[in-house]
Amino acid sequence: MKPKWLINAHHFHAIFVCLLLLTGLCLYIQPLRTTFNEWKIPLVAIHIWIAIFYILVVLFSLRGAWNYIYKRAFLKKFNVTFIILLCVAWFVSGLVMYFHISFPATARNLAVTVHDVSTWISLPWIVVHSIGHSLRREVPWPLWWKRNTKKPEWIEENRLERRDFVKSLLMITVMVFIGGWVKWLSPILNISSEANLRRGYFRIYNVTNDYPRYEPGEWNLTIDGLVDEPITLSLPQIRQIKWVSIIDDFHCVTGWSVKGVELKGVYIKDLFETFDISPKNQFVTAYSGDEMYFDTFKLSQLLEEAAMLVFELDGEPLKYSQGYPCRLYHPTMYGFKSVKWLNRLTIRDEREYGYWQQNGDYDLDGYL
Ligand SMILES: Nc1nc2c(c(=O)[nH]1)N[C@H]1C(S)=C(S)[C@@H](COP(=O)(O)O)O[C@H]1N2
Ligand SMILES: [Mo]
Repeated sequence: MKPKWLINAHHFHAIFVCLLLLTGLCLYIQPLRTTFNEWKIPLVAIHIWIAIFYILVVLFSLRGAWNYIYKRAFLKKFNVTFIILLCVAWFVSGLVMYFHISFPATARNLAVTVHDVSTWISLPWIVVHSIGHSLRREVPWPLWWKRNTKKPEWIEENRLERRDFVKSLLMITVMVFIGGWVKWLSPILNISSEANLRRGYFRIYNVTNDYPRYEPGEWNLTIDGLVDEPITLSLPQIRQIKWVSIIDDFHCVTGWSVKGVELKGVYIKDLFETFDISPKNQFVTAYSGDEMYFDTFKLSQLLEEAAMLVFELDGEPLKYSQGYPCRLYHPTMYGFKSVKWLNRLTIRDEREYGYWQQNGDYDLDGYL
């Protein structure tokens, strides 16, 4: 007989895994992530707290669970070992993802892949395991159940046969494939019949674990460094400049795009003209109010090309998570040049490396 506490631990375990899957999928599936883009940070926090409780439950029950299954069939040992291995993979990759700022780009990307793939690997197992428990049946799905024949001996003995192994491998491959499909292909396949309609989803990328939430009126933009006189502009001041609206495709270097986005704001060229800003050198560093992210440009890239300050996206003010109230945008450069919560442009006499040039191997100019 299973000890009572072990049964309880098992139930907790199931509930936690379901909650983790649910919150995890909301973060993973891009359409959900764009729709609930303000929820990303609370969702991550909830996901992490559940994970911490879950790990505690696992740790507390580890010894007892092992004592219980120690003398049992191989399959039970396999189950426990499998879940522990997955937990370790989730935990380690989750840590790297949360503290991504302290890790090199390759470690970060690897962590995301490990986190994703271990989730997809676990799914078939979770489904089979929970069907077995909730219907009080031993799976792999037994033919003898309907036919009322005797259980085959390999199920009776909880043995893992080669066919189980092959079946699991097959299911895992299918799940990993479906997982990748959801992430990488669904935004592309989501082609609308009208070519100029928006398609694809923003992933909402922030290098920080939280971001600034400016109240209306609170934000302003400073232009300083090698200029005659530093200037700080409020939103109403900037609003006096001629407003432009463009429809463009947004591309991130990591491979996702959003097609036909409507972006509204002002050309940086017009901003410099209107406020009579005369830079004394030819390099610019653009800073985010999140105090972490920044990127750099040649002045000519901002003044002679169609670089903008964007305030509205698809007809609405930017969402907090997408840079409210202002993000930089350069139509022929990748998304990483689009500094969100832009609050400072500093003219410099040297071209600096931006956040992703220092912490990854992103191109300095980032042209598409
Ligand atoms: N402040 C800040 N701006 C940023 C980033 C960031 O992490 N922090 N990520 C950049 C990257 S790599 C991309 S692809 C886009 C993503 O825009 P989105 O979050 O609106 O989808 O923002 C860019 N601007
Ligand atoms: Mo990006």
